[in-house]
Amino acid sequence: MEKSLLEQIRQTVIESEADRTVEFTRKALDAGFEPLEIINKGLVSGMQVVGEKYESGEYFLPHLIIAADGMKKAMSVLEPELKARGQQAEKLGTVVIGTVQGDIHEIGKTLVGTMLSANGFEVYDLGVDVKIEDFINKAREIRANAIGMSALLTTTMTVQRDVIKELNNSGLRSSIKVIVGGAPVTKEWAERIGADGYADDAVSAVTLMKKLLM
Ligand code: B1M
Repeated sequence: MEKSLLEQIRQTVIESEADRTVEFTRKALDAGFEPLEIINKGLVSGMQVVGEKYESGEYFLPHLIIAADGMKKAMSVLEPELKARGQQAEKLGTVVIGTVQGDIHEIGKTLVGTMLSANGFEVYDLGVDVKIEDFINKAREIRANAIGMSALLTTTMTVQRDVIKELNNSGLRSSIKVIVGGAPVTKEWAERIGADGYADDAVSAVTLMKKLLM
């Protein structure tokens, strides 16, 4: 029964039943599942299938929108739980994060931000479609230790490179670590654009940030 709750969450995402995604997420939490397990085995796994169906032409944009809506609402149920589990007094560093200009995919970026703050980092989330200068200005203003950029489109991942170029031009690069992520982003891309690291999910983003800043 308990195992099938995660499968039910996955199915509701695939079938774009946003309200039921939230309902089953609450049930799974009440049944004692860990938030990260619900996210990875239920929500993300379902969203992966939605993406594949969209790519193959079986699904259209409204499916993506409704599935994302369900996932966002379910995430807002899980985020306080994630934060509560990661409570710690020590501040490990200050990080500015956002999804780059031209890109409005927010779920993965927000999850990375939540996991970083749950693990002791102070996070300034600039949202989506973030202009190059906004990353730079915010990082300068709050004396950030790191910038994290998310990009989900092959057409927007180049903006990650542009932000790094601008950090170089502004003289800030040596004092700010940069990590990048998002579905089309790879370790090779991160190296090519001169980022300090790449993470393929929110948990490894935390590990990477700790490695870079501690
Ligand atoms: Co869009 N979309 N979408 N979409 N969408 C993708 C990315 C796509 C792969 C779907 C597909 O064709 N299979 C495809 C991109 C193709 C490409 O460029 N190669 C695509 C497309 C084409 C588009 C549009 C162009 C469609 C259109 O309009 N014709 C359009 C673009 C809009 C824009 O940004 N300008 C678009 C729009 C949308 C919606 C708005 C409808 C919606 C987003 C809603 C929202 O965020 N509020 C949406 C969705 C939901 C998706 C898919 C299905 C799911 C994305 C998601 O939320 N995944 C996606 C398919 C896919 O990725 N499989 C797709 C769940 C999330 C937890 O994972 O974001 O990957 P993810 O984040 C992970 C890791 O990547 C990593 O950790 C996270 C947690 O594990 N990570 C980081 C992410 N950022 C990180 C940063 C880090 C470190 C790790 O450090 C800083």
